Amino acid sequence: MSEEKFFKLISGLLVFEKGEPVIRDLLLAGEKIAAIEKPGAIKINGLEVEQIEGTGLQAIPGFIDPHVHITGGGGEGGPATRAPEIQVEDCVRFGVTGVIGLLGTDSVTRHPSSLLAKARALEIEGLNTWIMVGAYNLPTPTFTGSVRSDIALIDKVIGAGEIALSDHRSSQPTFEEFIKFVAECRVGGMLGGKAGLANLHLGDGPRGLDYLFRMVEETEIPATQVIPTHINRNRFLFAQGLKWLEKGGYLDLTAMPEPVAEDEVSVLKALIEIKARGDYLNQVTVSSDGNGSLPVFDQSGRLVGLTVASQKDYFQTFQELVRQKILTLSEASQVFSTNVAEIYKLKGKGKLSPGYDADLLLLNEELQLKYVFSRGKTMMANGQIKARGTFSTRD
Ligand code: FWO
Ligand code: ZN
Repeated sequence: MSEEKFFKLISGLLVFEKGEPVIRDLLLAGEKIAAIEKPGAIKINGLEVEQIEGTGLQAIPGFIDPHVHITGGGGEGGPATRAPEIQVEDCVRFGVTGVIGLLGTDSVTRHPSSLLAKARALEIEGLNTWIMVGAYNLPTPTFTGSVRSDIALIDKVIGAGEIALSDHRSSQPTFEEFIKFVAECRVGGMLGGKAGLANLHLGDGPRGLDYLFRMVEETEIPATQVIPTHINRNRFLFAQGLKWLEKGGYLDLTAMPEPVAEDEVSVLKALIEIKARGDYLNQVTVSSDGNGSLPVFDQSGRLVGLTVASQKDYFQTFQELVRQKILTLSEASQVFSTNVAEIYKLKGKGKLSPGYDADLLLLNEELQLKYVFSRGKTMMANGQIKARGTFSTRD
């Protein structure tokens, strides 16, 4: 790839200021957004600047996908069903400039150390990465032997999970084990200056969110210390999720492949319902479960199907939310980026403002991706992926 210029001037972009669409020129300087000004106002002399024509394109912050099995998850059907690890091109293709990586069911052949190495690899390849230490089971694998120390001491560790609750694959934790784990996350986050969220995988079991409601009833831990995910996997759980929102809690919706199964609630339907309930949009995120497995178990718990989740459904969900006018483009980019940055306290992320990191997507009127920048690096230009993983086989 030709040597990139330190300065990039993108002119004539449609951006959102307080939700209102306006035309602006953007100046990127290295990894940062340096300026956002009225068309023609930015004048650069005596410096090499890459000029990019942004007319007809709209700019939003890069997506931050908060639930990605970056080393590959799966395994519920034996060794041949261990899912493949993600590649940087997979993320760029679908507008993802930031990922929060985690482990799932399999913490026997998957380890926090390989999760951290993969997160650091993706960072070197141009993405922005963080990880959750742990996996489905409690007590959960750690680096230092303590969830609290891992979150407090290891930069990329911003929380812990995904801990399985109300699922036949969970470690069947007691309520006491569960709240001790959340308490470790909370104090570790404080000591490390991080959100320290406990990422909770909710299964299809009838106990649903019971432990979460008990936590806010019986302990001093606030609802905002946890993030329940897959909350739209069935109607019963989603109904509990709406109550959780009213208690000030967060929800993470999984962008599952269409058509969603009978009892599942698509992200589109979920957001229609959430918007109808009131002003809860800043408590909601969407994630892909990318490179995790999407197993299907029958009533007796027998595995009857298994595919691998991809960020394709995640990106298509974004497009449909806006095309079907369920969310405005500004609202959708809040849910797919800004909320994640705020809830997980990701500094300098999730907004197009001077001083913020230059993680941005340029989309055309039809919401097709044309440019992707991550920390100012061109990852996609004119719809062509420029990012390359170390061992990419592409030309
Ligand atoms: C969900 C990740 C599930 C892995 O319930 O939790 O299995 O370890 O790779 N996936 N177990 C998928 C549903 C939300 C559809 C995971 C998977
Ligand atoms: Zn999960």
